[in-house]
Amino acid sequence: MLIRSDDSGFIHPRSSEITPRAAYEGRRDMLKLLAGGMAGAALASWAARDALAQATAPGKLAALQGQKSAVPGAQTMEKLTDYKDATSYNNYYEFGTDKGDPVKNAGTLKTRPWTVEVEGLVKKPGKYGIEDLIKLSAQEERIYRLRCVEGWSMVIPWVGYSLAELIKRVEPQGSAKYVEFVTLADPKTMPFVGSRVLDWPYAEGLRMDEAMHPLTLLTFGMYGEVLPNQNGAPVRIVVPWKYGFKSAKSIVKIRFVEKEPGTAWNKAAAQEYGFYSNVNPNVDHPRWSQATERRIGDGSGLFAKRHKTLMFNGYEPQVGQLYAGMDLKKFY
Ligand SMILES: Nc1nc2c(c(=O)[nH]1)N[C@H]1C(S)=C(S)[C@@H](COP(=O)(O)O)O[C@H]1N2
Ligand SMILES: [Mo]
Repeated sequence: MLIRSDDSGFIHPRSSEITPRAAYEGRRDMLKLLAGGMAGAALASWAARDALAQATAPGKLAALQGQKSAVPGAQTMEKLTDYKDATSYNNYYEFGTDKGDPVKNAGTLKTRPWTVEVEGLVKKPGKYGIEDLIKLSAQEERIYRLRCVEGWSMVIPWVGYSLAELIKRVEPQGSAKYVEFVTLADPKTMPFVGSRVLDWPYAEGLRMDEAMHPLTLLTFGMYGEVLPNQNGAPVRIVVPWKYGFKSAKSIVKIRFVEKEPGTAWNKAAAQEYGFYSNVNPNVDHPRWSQATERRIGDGSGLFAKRHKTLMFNGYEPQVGQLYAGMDLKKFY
């Protein structure tokens, strides 16, 4: 299933296996344009570039500001990743498998109305409209590193509040041991849902104590604005000490369960992606090292400066005790 690799060695699915109808149609349109002559094609690529510049400039979306967070670990002196890079270099497989696909394709995502259903082993299950969910607790700005399993990272000012705020309100039952996040899978607006690259909907999960940890952020915005679609609008999770794929985008269900839930990447390649997926420079991915990372914006290719990857992505003082006594080579 996974055959093509980029500079990190990460293997992507072959596009011919997963090309949806929309992509075929796009290609047909492009052929028509080419037949229309170079002028047409040049105009089209100019228009595409213009649209991209629009989509990746800050100040276009609704403001969503948060107070500076006092949660330990939620601030950093590191240079922020440029908004443009954070919004145009994405993983959001529902909209395509290339880093530039989500910004081009996620315009179709309809983020209003939006409901998040809280269900399973809780005393107060319910449906939350997105506007009510945003107002449930005070918004905070948290500057977190996001470290992708592919070997790159960004530093992003996220806006949201601790997931624990929501969890406390819905009162989990004693039998609830894990929290599962189910994300939107809408074949009408998401061109790659239906492709065989992952088992849709994209789902993720956390152990209850991980979900309750104050650093786990229910996230509605970044850079003082609501989330752009490609970054998981209107609500996602950000778990800063875990590889980026644990931070599920565009969540529609939060489910409290007794048993460890299946997760999208674990189902796709169990020997490569475990349930825990803590950032750990001492546990290599079976096909590449996790010792270092490339900071997006620092340049690319062979000469890009690489940073040492830190245990738990640098959040060890805050989260290390959650895993005391666990063999992290076994629970990877
Ligand atoms: N629904 C959904 N959530 C997802 C993904 C995805 O493909 N679909 N990709 C994950 C991966 S691999 C990463 S690295 C982060 C990227 O988040 P960003 O684009 O905001 O940097 O989103 C995660 N959440
Ligand atoms: Mo990732």
